[in-house]
Amino acid sequence: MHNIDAINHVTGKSVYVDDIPLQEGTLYATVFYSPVAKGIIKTIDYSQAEKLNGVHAIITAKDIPGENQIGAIIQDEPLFAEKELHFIGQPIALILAESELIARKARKLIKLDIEELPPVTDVHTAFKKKQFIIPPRTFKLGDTEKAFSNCAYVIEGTAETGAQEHLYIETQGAYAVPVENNGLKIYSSTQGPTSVQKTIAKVLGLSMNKIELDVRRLGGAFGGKEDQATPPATMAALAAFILKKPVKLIYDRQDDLKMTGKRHPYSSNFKIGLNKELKIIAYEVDFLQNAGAAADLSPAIMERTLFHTTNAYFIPNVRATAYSCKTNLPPNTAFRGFGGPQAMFVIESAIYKAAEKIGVKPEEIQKANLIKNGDEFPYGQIAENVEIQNVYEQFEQSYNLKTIKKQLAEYNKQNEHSKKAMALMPICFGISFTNTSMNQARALVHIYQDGSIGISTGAIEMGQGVNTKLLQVASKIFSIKKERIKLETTNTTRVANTSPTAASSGADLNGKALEIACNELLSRLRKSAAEILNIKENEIFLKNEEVFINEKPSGLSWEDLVWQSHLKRIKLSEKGHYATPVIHFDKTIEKGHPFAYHVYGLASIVCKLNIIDGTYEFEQVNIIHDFGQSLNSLIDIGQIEGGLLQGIGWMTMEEIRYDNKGSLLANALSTYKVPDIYSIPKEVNIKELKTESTKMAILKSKAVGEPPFMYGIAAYFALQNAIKEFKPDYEAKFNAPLSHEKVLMSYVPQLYEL
Ligand code: LUZ
Ligand code: MOS
Repeated sequence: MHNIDAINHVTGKSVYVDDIPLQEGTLYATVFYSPVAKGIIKTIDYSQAEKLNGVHAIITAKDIPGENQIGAIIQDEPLFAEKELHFIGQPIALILAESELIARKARKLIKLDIEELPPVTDVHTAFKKKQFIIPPRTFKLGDTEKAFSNCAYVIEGTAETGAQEHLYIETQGAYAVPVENNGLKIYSSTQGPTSVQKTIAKVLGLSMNKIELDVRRLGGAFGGKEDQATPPATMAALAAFILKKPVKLIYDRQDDLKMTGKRHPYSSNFKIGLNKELKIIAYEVDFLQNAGAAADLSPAIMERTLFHTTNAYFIPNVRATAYSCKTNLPPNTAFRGFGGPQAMFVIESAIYKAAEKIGVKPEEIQKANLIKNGDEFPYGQIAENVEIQNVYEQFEQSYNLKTIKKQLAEYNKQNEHSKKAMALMPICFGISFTNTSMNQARALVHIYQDGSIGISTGAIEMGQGVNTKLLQVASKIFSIKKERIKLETTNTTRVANTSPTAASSGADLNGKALEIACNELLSRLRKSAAEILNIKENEIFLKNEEVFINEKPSGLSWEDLVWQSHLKRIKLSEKGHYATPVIHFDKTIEKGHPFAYHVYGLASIVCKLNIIDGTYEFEQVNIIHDFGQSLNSLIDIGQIEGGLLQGIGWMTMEEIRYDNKGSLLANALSTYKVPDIYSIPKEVNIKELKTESTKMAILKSKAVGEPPFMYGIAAYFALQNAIKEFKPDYEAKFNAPLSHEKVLMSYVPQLYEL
């Protein structure tokens, strides 16, 4: 089944925030924000801006009726700066005008006098100054100190990964409309309607029931709208509340790039110890996370980094410590993988460096250390239903690595100025919010008198196809045509207290809640059919839009059954509630069972490097991915393709640069390169590993959103291998992204010898 939005998307009929028809009197807003990364506001003069024809108001911190505070995990972020400025792009005021253009013109007329202070933008300086968002945390298993003394090889190093811009096609935005009795209805492009609702209520000094959030769909999010959709929605709501007029605030691309946080850059130090059999005996790592100027989701992201310290490997002695360092950059935030990819890059770097030193292939070390059933993760969870061995087996059967390697060797022998190489990337990603309490969801199902169905859940459709999957769940349970089912907007008055659609768990959590509601309705309808047909309930089944008595059609159609049940005054609406069972985690000892299950997979990436100019392409990607029992292969494969390419982009070409004053240099698509149609690997093979799966996944279809992102890490190591083909004594570096320029510079002296 294709995505239910497909036709509307390609014909331009899908509605986003910016497409909502506006009410009369709507004002347009633009944010006036800090031009410096660190400073103290001395004076602000709004008078010229206020005088501009068409400007209605300029709203600042002192207009806030409630609290000037939007921090979700830690209360450390004002909506509007009052005196201190902490990053370029930090909101100071909101300008309301009759048009966007006027609002932007007015912005230029504001005079700001600032005492500029030297900012800290780099993580090492922040670390040295002990500028931490939260105290460091350490995960431990076994005894690394003792273990290192027994290792045949001990290798140390550093690994760094850069920031990444989400580049959702739809920028951040919201439309806030006043409703009677001082309430507000807000259309927001957010992954987390409840957190937006809660923050608006706090900033306005209202109760949550006065604030209604409504979300049709998002034009992409990737984590960038898990927390950072809140400021624009809150600013729009504040202005609408004060002015009693509808307010529309949509960031333009440059504002969005400047004001919003990215994937966290990390700098890490590692020490890895192996025995003669290439078993990793001990691993120590310090993760330095560049959090930016406020906590945002950094503590949770730092936590997931710790959870993915050992990727798909079992290491008996581990010590991992993570530091969330405060700098004067926009607060960095959730991004597909949520700190996991950063951790996985470090362990892969450690393995690569160890292989280099020992003189073996990295894939030998990878393979020798794969996690098995019964092994303990450093956070105390015991590995169950591990699929990584099956993944490897299936990989060997599907793609002949020996042949590929032979072809590469052949090519390299014949080509002096162009080299090909391959790398492998196994993945193991934990599914569940690491914060146990967030693993809950609700769904509301109405069966209308005519047999059509309306479904509301807490899930946000952001292009990932969650609505299609939810529709499939209901259609399967009732055995009715998909045309009868409609997915409603995500609305806080229909489904309250939602967790953000994040952590790859949107389909699982909301699907399970939906499954519960549908099953309850189904059993009611079977009972009703039994009464109508005068048959025992356990002989009644629904199949192909009809009531069946055991295997025989009864002649009672779905529509008749619904209508007659309604006449019998049977309740045709139901709410389902799901809370993931089993999971728990104790932060005081950093042990528990935080994940419902893990997703496994393996990718190989082949690159071709042009030695003369350092440019490269990816020729072939082979993937075996653990889908469980996929509800929708088309959507799941689409997620893998997207994740893969986004991962390759992060590892190779996407380079976020700030100057030393904290100003974003990569502030447009001319200076920030993302993978485009030409960067797509020439050949991408994705094969499903059908597994027994787990009841914790919706209809045994495993979560698929984030895990494939990490396949992209293979691109980095494939390039390292290609450089080595040209320059055998090249010592690998672990500093992503590995741009074309960086590749070239890594062997320039050698190049002169050609
Ligand atoms: N968001 C969150 C996430 O709040 N908690 C998580 O564990 C998580 N994991 C992945 C992506 N978003
Ligand atoms: Mo996310 S990184 O919002 O799942």
